Amino acid sequence: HRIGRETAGERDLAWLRVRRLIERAIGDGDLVPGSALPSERDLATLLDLSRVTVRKAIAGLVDDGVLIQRHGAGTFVAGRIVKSFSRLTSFSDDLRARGMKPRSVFLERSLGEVTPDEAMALSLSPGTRVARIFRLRYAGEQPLAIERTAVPQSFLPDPQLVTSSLYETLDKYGCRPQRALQRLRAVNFDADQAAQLNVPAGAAGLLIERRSFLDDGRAVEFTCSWYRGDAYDFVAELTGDA
Ligand code: 16G
Repeated sequence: HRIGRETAGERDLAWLRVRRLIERAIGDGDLVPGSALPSERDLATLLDLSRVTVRKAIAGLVDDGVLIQRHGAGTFVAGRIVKSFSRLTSFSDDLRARGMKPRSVFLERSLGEVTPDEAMALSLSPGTRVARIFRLRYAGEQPLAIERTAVPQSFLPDPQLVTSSLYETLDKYGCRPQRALQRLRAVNFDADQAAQLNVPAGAAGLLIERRSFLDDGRAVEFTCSWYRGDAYDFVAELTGDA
């Protein structure tokens, strides 16, 4: 696939073409998950492009989680995201650990009285006020999950305070979750969810309900997360204790 050395004006398009080329190679199975990408220099020589252009294409794919960069080892085709089912990490933590760029698109941030479901999940009395956040979670440009969260207003005075990571915001207010209970269930995405996640309607998903608590036992978060089934593996360590 010879692209030809670009002029400065063509560079904008050239990186996009390199990106498409790599995506196609992955889609066609020429580059399988886990395999190493040729070095930046080799790719630039191979495609007769500048290294700046190749680097830009690769950086975008790394942000989106399509490629993974390991220091000293090179760039690899990403597989599914392996997420611990027993560690209290956040979406942002999980992505950053893989060198991916977490991003949220907020569909709703509001304050209101608890619904019966939220009251039960958070052990709150009727009438208590909660901050609600409804958002799409992305790795770069790639949607990975839908999340609906309720936090008692006593911990989060205003949902607008959450601009990227919920856990980082809670941390700032001294109420980052310390313990959690989770329930995992298989789902099929309905048409709206599928469109938001860029998957076919009916595609498989994982619904995780997380109730998290402070050390003193007060519930701080009730979140329903719909993770893409084609993107995530959940793992946990089991012990033989009865
Ligand atoms: C994870 C949590 C979710 C939490 C969110 C915070 C699972 C299954 N769910 O998605 O309960 O609200 O992280 O992420 O892990 P943030 O700090 O990046 O906003």
